[in-house]
Amino acid sequence: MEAEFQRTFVMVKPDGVERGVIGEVISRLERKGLKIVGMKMLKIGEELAKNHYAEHKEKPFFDSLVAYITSGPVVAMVVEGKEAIRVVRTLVGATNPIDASPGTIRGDFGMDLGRNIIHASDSEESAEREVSLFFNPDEIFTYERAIDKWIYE
Ligand code: D4T
Repeated sequence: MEAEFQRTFVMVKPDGVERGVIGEVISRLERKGLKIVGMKMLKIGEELAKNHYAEHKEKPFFDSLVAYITSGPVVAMVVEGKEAIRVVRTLVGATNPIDASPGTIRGDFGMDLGRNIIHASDSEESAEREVSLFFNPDEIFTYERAIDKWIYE
């Protein structure tokens, strides 16, 4: 199957913002060749948090997850590229930073499952759902970069 261009949702979580790694995360995405097509800082409210993490609502860690994600501002992004969902998950690393490989964002910056720095969509369905939860269509931009001809054949 021909590799497809995708949009994925990426978020620097409150611990990533507090730790001062917003720029580091953005640099890694840009350095790889991904294109940022939407970006904003916001403080997530309880309702949005519960909606975003709806798949975990029966889990024992749900309340602490909601408390963590609403504890301070986050930086939300829409990121575009060929196979962007898989590419970004690879850059992010394993959910538990203890298991995440060196060179990945969680592997390089995290120590605890409950402080794992970053979120990235794990499927086309979740990407679509999360992008529309956090962004209006007019907050997502289509633009050409001259450098793209050196990133994609
Ligand atoms: P997120 O969604 O935060 O990017 O993480 P992942 O996509 O990598 O992992 P996930 O959905 O399985 O978990 C969501 C979030 O819950 C926290 N968590 C997870 C936790 O506190 N305790 C747990 O046992 C698990 C499995 C960490 C990430």
